[in-house]
Amino acid sequence: MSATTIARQCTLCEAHCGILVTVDGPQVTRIEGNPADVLSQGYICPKATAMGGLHHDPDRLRTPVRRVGDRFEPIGWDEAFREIGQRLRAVRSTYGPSAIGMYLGNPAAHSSSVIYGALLRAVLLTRNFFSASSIDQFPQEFVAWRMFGSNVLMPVIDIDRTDRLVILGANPAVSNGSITTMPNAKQRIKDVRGRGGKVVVIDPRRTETARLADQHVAVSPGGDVYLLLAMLHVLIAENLCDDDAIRAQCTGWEQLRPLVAEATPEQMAPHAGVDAATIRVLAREHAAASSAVLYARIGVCQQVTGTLTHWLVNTINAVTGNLDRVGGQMFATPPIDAARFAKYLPMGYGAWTDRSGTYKAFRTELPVAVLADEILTEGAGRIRAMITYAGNPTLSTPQRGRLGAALDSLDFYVAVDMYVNETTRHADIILPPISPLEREDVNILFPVFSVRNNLRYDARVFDPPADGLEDWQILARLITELVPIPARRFTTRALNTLFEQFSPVRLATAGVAAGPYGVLRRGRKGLSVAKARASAGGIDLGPLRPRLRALLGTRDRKVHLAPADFLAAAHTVLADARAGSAITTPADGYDLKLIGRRHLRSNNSWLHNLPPMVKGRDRCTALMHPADAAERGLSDGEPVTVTSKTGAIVVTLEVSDDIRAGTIAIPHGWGHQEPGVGWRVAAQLPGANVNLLHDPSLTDVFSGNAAVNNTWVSVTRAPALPASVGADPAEQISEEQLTT
Ligand SMILES: Nc1nc2c(c(=O)[nH]1)N[C@H]1C(S)=C(S)[C@@H](COP(=O)(O)OP(=O)(O)OC[C@H]3O[C@@H](n4cnc5c(=O)[nH]c(N)nc54)[C@H](O)[C@@H]3O)O[C@H]1N2
Ligand SMILES: Nc1nc2c(c(=O)[nH]1)N[C@H]1C(S)=C(S)[C@@H](COP(=O)(O)OP(=O)(O)OC[C@H]3O[C@@H](n4cnc5c(=O)[nH]c(N)nc54)[C@H](O)[C@@H]3O)O[C@H]1N2
Ligand code: SF4
Ligand SMILES: [Mo]
Repeated sequence: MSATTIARQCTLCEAHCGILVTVDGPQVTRIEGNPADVLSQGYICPKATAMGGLHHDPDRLRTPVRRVGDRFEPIGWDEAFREIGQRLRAVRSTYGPSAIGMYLGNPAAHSSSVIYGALLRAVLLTRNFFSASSIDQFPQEFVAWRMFGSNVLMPVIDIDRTDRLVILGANPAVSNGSITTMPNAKQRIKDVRGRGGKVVVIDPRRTETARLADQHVAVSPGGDVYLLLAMLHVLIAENLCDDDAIRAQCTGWEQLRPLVAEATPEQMAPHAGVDAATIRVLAREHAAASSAVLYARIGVCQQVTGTLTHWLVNTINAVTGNLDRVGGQMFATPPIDAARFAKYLPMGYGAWTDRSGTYKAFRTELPVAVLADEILTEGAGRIRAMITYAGNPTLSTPQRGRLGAALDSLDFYVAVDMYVNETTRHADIILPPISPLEREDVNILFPVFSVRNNLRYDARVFDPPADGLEDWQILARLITELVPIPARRFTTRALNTLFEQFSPVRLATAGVAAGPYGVLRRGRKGLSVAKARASAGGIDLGPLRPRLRALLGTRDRKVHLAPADFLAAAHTVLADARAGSAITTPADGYDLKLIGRRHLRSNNSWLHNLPPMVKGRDRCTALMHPADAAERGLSDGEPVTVTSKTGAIVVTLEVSDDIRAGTIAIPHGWGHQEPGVGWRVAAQLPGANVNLLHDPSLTDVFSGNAAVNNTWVSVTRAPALPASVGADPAEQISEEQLTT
């Protein structure tokens, strides 16, 4: 058979780099960067080859499976849907709609099938909807809603034109950017410096990104809120703000002054862990630069002050005239202009709460921190059945180790996933979609957050198997089973036929045609999915343009700099610090702050089954400063027990002065030793589940986002690593597995 090469994207992370996939018959033989891709221009990271590895992974499910005792056995699609329908409808009619809970995981956002995920969520009419967003970007959405009037209006950084880039709590050199689609972030950062600009990284760890920067500021974990309040103090005290921009764009400016009056750099420095002189320079240089942008991401979302910190980030950008301006924070004009319409969607903040009354629903969703409780706690409104779609919350969310038992206690659990992972292993039925290389797609989400406007098309590399279903087809069939209709037999067929007419690609095609560049508006010269399909690297739609005024969803069409409850919360944070209980003050008798970290060859919990992604040294290690190690008599490479209020895990110690003293960093997404998990490679180098250490009740005050970077721990020598934790996979994985 002769080789062919097909252009599409790698859909593993938000960068969505263009790739060229060469296949010889049924085998992927090569994956390389696509130089013609309008956004990634040939760049790929080492994970791109995982697109082939996943396709060929023998552990990937190819048919639906049903639990029989401790094992899963293949069953047919029709039988699976029939049983799921009966079981879910029974739960709903006995206990009501909220007895069916749903969890939507991160990869769902990487295909347009997610439209059907949203539809299923709507049909369920449940209060118990959860997603990875509440351990990720909830604070950013919350801030966007309160400041700009819509949660979708999370600004993007105009990295390619800025003169000053200040990064807090993000490591784009590894993550390749998030809520800013910027493939090859590393090069873009180097380019800021190359054109004479300056790059600063504010992070407790000297990260891969910090190594590219002019300056690294090793803030205390959780110290950002103090640092930013002090920066705002300097900007105001020294008259460094852009009054014209503020007057034209914003309201609430006058209320900020009294808030930061006493938040001097000297007062804030000990709480931020950054000296006063550095804070002053950060403020002055931000104001002096011809364009400047503060970019913050999950490091600060996953803090109890997640919302406050992101509010201050946007505020400092706005008051220095860097909001909606070239080189600052901007908003894309995507081919389907979701932000234009999202402002009409009600956020429903507090429309309901979890049963304990602690957490308010935000955009129809409860924080994932309460998932296990909502299943396990007895009483009315308890979840009795679950649907999970593309997620692994057992490893990816803090649940005090109780989620497995909670899932086992359900009347019924159905998972839409191509693996038996630590979560789906508890399911009654697992429904696997076809492999990403077997689907065609037009991603409509990431152009909303891209550094250049664009439209790209994902071509199928392989024809799907005759009995294979895409996620959206699976979700549509679940919807059909749950729509309350009489004469189900007949109507089911009719509904399924109807849904088949509305594939996400067809919906996207219509949306693009009707969008701002579309053929319906611009005639024959306009944009269409057909044109994107015909262009192997997609279509570039130009640089970002200022447009916030048209997007603002606030009633007065202004940016709200000082929402009253944000102000009140910030006053409390300052008062607490004055009283000696700053967020950065050790608590609960523990003496080290635990934060997370990501690795270039990992992606949350689910690439550890591919040998090329896990070869080399054990990566699930605790990174500790030499002074902290010496103080505890610990040395590099030895096993340590890390203990928090909620649990203990054993990992290998890695001593390095890359991390700030008083802080340790452990990556999430590990802990694959659970029995019955279908990841044979991952099980051989399981690592440990860091989320056992995080207290689910520690959350961002406003959004309920899990505050996993705010965990106090202690570290002691461990007798030994549990069997096979941290072993070198290359020695254990068979030759045959390594070559697939
Ligand atoms: N402590 C700590 N915890 C964290 C984080 C942290 O920084 N620290 N980060 C958090 C963040 S930002 C995120 S986004 C979450 C991620 O958390 P989750 O979204 O819960 O988990 P993933 O590890 O992404 O699991 C993805 C699952 O989706 C499946 N999958 C992949 N592609 C598809 C597909 O196309 N269709 C279907 N149906 N299934 C698919 C995979 O097989 C895998 O089982 O983790 C969070 N957890
Ligand atoms: N290789 C790889 N890429 C990925 C992923 C992956 O798992 N692996 N996951 C993808 C997903 S789902 C997401 S959401 C994105 C996330 O992308 P990023 O937001 O870039 O996430 P991280 O790399 O975890 O970077 C967070 C940084 O915050 C720092 N930090 C922790 N606490 C604090 C604090 O209190 N203050 C400050 N200033 N910094 C702090 C950490 O040291 C870390 O360097 O990455 C995506 N890309
Ligand atoms: S950065 Fe890597 S994982 Fe992310 S889309 Fe690009 S190639 Fe894929
Ligand atoms: Mo994420």
